[in-house]
Amino acid sequence: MFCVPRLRAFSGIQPTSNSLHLGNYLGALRQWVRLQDAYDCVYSVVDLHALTVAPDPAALRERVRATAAQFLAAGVDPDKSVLFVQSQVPEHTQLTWLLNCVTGFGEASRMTQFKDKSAKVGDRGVTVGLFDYPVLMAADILVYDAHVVPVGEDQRQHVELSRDLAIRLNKRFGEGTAQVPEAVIVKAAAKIYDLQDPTAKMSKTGQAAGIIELLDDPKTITKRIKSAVTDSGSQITWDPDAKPGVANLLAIYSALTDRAVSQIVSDYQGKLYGHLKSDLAEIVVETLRPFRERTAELLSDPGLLDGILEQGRERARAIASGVYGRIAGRFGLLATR
Ligand code: ATP
Ligand code: LTN
Repeated sequence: MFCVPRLRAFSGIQPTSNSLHLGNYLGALRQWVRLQDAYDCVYSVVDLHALTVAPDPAALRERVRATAAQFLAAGVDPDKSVLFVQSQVPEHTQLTWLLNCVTGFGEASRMTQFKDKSAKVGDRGVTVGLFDYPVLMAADILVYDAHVVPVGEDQRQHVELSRDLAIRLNKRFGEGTAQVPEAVIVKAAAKIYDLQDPTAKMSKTGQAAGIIELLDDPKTITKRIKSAVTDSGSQITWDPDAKPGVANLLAIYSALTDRAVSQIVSDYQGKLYGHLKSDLAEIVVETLRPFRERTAELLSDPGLLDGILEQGRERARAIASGVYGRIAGRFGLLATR
């Protein structure tokens, strides 16, 4: 009997806050869970990326565990997928150096997230780490020979850079040096917007009132949705340009109920924004209730979580050391073993 090897998926989320938000969940995490049955999945808490915002060490330590617990609570299954912490697999940083040496300075300077983030911190706060962030991300992906990378829309350019680097390695050192990855971006939930500023993406660094954190209590969630900015007029229609606030609420509603936006719009004919908001608040609260409970359970059993991360580290390392050895060899580096 033939056994066709499964394609591999890789993705990561930074441990930059105590709780992930609805954008992380709908844009990324939910896709991760869905891919588990069809792909060999490798998912990581990318703590090295989080160092670019100079976190407090004690807070970082907590957040690494809290982020891993949330992956599990969302449905990442450690029996199916590899779940590990990026810094525990040294091949990520080793491959980063090799990729640094084939990445153009101008190419890295064109990354829009780097430009946005460096504009926010100002010249004096910009580190080499922030500049190199997309190259580390490319190493994350290439060191697992990943075929697909489930992410939100904001990461498209970074995955594109990983593709370009893989193609470049194959040209320079021969086909088979690197697997060329592809982004998997689910259009409907690719970009969830801030509830207070529906032209900006919902982000961990945004104002609290514009974000729904996955671990928020029901009262906070309800308050945030009820005070979401809506647009002038009162008709519930799908018009992302003229009514971005309402469109964002409809997109969240549709993603959480798996119902088409057109169906939701027709159900709300003749109803007011307030109706939509209170129904959506209930949907979000009920979706997140079991998630919050499961996360708390996992965090109360450190032994279980540590065991899962240790097993993940070993499995990740087994893949990454082989791939790194192959690529390093093509560069002409001597084998380490
Ligand atoms: P920040 O909020 O500081 O920009 P982030 O939340 O974008 O950080 P990560 O935590 O590393 O950064 O993002 C994890 C995943 O969540 C990525 O795949 C990203 O594309 C996705 N994501 C983040 N925000 C959104 C959003 N508003 N809508 C859809 N997907 C999102
Ligand atoms: N830069 C990503 C997080 C990230 C990632 C990765 C995503 C780091 N390494 C590899 C996919 C694959 C972000 O969302 N901010």
